[in-house]
Amino acid sequence: MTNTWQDIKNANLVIVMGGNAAEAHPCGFKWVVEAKIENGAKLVVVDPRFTRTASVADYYAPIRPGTDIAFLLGVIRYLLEKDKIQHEYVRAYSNAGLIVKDGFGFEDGLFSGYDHEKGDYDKSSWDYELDEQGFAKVDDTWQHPRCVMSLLRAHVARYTPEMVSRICGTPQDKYLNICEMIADTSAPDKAMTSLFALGWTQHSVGSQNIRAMAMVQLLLGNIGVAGGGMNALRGHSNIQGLTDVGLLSNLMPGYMTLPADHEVTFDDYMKTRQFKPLRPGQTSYWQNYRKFFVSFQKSMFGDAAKAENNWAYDWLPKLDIPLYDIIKAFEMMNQGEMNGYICQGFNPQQAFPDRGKIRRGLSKLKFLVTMDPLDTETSRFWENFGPQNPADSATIQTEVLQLPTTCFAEEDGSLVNSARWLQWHWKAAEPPGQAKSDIWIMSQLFHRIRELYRKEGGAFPDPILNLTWNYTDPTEPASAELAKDMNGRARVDIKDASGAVVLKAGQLLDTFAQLRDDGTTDSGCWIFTGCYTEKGNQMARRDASDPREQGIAPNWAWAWPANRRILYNRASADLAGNPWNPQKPVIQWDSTKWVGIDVPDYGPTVKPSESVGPFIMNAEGTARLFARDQMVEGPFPEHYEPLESPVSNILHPKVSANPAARVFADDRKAFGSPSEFPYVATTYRLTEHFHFWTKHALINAILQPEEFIEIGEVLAQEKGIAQGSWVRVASKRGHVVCKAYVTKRIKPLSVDGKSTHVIGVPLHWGFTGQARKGYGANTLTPSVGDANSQTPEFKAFLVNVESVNGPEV
Ligand SMILES: Nc1nc2c(c(=O)[nH]1)N[C@H]1C(S)=C(S)[C@@H](COP(=O)(O)OP(=O)(O)OC[C@H]3O[C@@H](n4cnc5c(=O)[nH]c(N)nc54)[C@H](O)[C@@H]3O)O[C@H]1N2
Ligand SMILES: Nc1nc2c(c(=O)[nH]1)N[C@H]1C(S)=C(S)[C@@H](COP(=O)(O)OP(=O)(O)OC[C@H]3O[C@@H](n4cnc5c(=O)[nH]c(N)nc54)[C@H](O)[C@@H]3O)O[C@H]1N2
Ligand SMILES: [Mo]
Repeated sequence: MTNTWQDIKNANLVIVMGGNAAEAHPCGFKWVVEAKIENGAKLVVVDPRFTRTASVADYYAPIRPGTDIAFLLGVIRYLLEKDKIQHEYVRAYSNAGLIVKDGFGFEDGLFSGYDHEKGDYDKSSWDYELDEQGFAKVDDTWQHPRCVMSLLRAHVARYTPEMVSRICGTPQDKYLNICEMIADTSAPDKAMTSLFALGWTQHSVGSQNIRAMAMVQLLLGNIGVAGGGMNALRGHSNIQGLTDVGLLSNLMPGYMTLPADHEVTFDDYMKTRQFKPLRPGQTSYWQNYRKFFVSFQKSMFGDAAKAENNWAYDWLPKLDIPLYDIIKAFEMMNQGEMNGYICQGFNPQQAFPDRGKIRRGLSKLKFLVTMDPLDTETSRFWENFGPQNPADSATIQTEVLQLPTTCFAEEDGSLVNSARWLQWHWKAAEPPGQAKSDIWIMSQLFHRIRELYRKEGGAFPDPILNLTWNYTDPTEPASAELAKDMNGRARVDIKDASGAVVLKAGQLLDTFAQLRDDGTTDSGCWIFTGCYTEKGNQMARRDASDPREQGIAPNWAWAWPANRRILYNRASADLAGNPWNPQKPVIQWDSTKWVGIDVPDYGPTVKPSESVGPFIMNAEGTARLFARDQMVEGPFPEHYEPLESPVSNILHPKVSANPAARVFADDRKAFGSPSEFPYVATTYRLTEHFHFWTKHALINAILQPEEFIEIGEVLAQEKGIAQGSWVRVASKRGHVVCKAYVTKRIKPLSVDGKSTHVIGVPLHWGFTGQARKGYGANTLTPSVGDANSQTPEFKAFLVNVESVNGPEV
């Protein structure tokens, strides 16, 4: 989230598109209700299904799964055509006026630089034209044919209301009504908030779905303000923390990136990371990368990381491909290239696409370790359950080691919520049986592996032998000790220019601004610096007082970065520092300093006239309507059909799907055609279950006892499917047999003149736990990844459905 849960109440318009907050985030959804009641806000929902969120909306429109970009680029076209943008904001805080290089282009579904053989782009033309000093050239009148605003206008011109409706199946009048409601929030004192989750991310164009809405919000002046923003409602309680501390295979803590194979030396690595400002006077805060990086290496390796060995740069793994995501890992297992797998708090057998492929992969392993409080389908993958598992268990040689762990309630620690708040929690119960904490298990692994290296040597012992491990109980470091490591300390007495000691050796740091690149500070995750200081554990703070009652509560827990609650809050005020909306100011300039209820984006005394932009991480200082080389498939979003789609792309049939999507050759063979699989399927969760987890609890199993699909009345009638009867739903990859729930909440859509049916597949079933056994939604889904994040395309694929007499097993 750029903003916070509480801040949703400040919105004038709430749009839930690409998610179902009332059912998947029922607790946070109260702030939407608050916005409606206290602020007179309207709620708009765009979803293929009429969800419980839709049931309390002021306006609902259906959409075909996988077509949101067409809808949103249509909204942009509408805003530009009707001149419903916040001009002064867009001019100051976006890159609308920056001039793009000659040579950049877009034709027949492809941006300039596409290499058909590699299936990849050379992105060198996706950049600005620079002047002699290396700054981007600007035309703030937006007249230049190659300024971002001109290019954007040309790009979205094709998305007429008629075209949007043909692609999305959304009736034109409903679409236009929503455009109008959105456009009203271009007024400087009006804000719309965008709440989204997996309805957007789980597509081959997932990241561009989100970009498209971010562009809408930017044009409306809705970023940085109270009640605005791009608000990703995240999933597991600590999934925000997972990305923050760099647990994706290409990341390091604090959104630093792992070196690539070709970045042989530390200098190679730094060359592409400390971006110089692209406009005069901008912060381009990644210029401090070296400080964050060196402090991280010091936190990992202590005295062994020194200037002479380039801060132990060589001890970091180097990536030979962009990402080792989960789709890639299972592809490698299937190809026999990965022999062992440690699965910690993860149940891929049910959670990842193409269940048959997952099982075939696990069957080829030498060993599988699961760390989980529960008996999961993954740890029992060898059981002969369901039609996708024809292999005889006896032929599977994988050794499975189950390590029972504790659960969050059985330990102290912090969870990062969607609003970037680090909130401390306290142990509430003793773990049952032989369960051990994840920290204990990982510590054991570390000590035993290090012992082996000590005794036997090995190919590359340095990172293991030199890892810092200074904990009171080395067999199980305390959560508070680990939190202090994340925060960081001064390693020696640090003096200012006059020689006075400003930080004593060992002192916990207050802010990442204190980090240094000379090895005198350490920090395990620079964005967390400030969470655990000499004043104590900031994450444990529980003061709910809220100046101006605007949902900021600065002394409740701690938010990264720097306890800032609304990112880019400098954009809540005009160039002179006066709030766009005087009723709901966030920060403002009081003639000597920035004052207000939140921590400003930059130093409190930086004058507005110095025109430092609010988007301090970007080299431009502005937000980007044109993304340069940041996105894999292009600097502007473009409508591409899902990999499995009922129609080919109306705009450019030759480049129907995302040309840069992650698809392996064998998986492509497992795509079905609309003649065989005529219906669009989408998968989702139910309030009564949490993934594959709560079916182990009897009460949840009683609430939602068995696997079912949702099917509209029209299709059910066509197919002779009665309410509650058995159906067989099949994709090219497998089938499930389950009950049919016939509903009024899914209606056929008219897509390019053809009636198109959507089938809903809730995802929670499996073959362990208390609920009745089921195959699971992922028996059906294709193994396809978003081009940027590799998130699987769980939300749009093809199936067939038929009535059957009874269950199969
Ligand atoms: N009760 C409960 N709550 C949960 C979870 C749970 O398992 N149970 N899981 C948590 C986790 S980990 C996550 S990530 C979040 C997920 O939160 P959500 O993303 O809100 O949850 P989903 O149920 O996957 O719903 C997505 C919605 O998107 C719609 N949709 C599908 N395709 C499209 C499309 O192309 N465009 C649009 N506009 N909409 C589409 C679906 O119809 C569905 O209503 O939920 C969290 N909350
Ligand atoms: N078709 C389809 N598939 C989907 C989705 C979809 O929308 N459609 N959504 C996807 C999404 S967003 C998600 S997040 C995934 C979820 O996929 P998973 O994360 O694999 O599913 P969970 O059931 O939440 O499994 C987490 C496991 O962690 C265990 N656990 C809980 N606490 C602890 C702990 O403290 N330590 C350890 N070691 N283990 C613990 C639980 O017992 C559980 O078995 O599913 C994905 N799969
Ligand atoms: Mo999730």
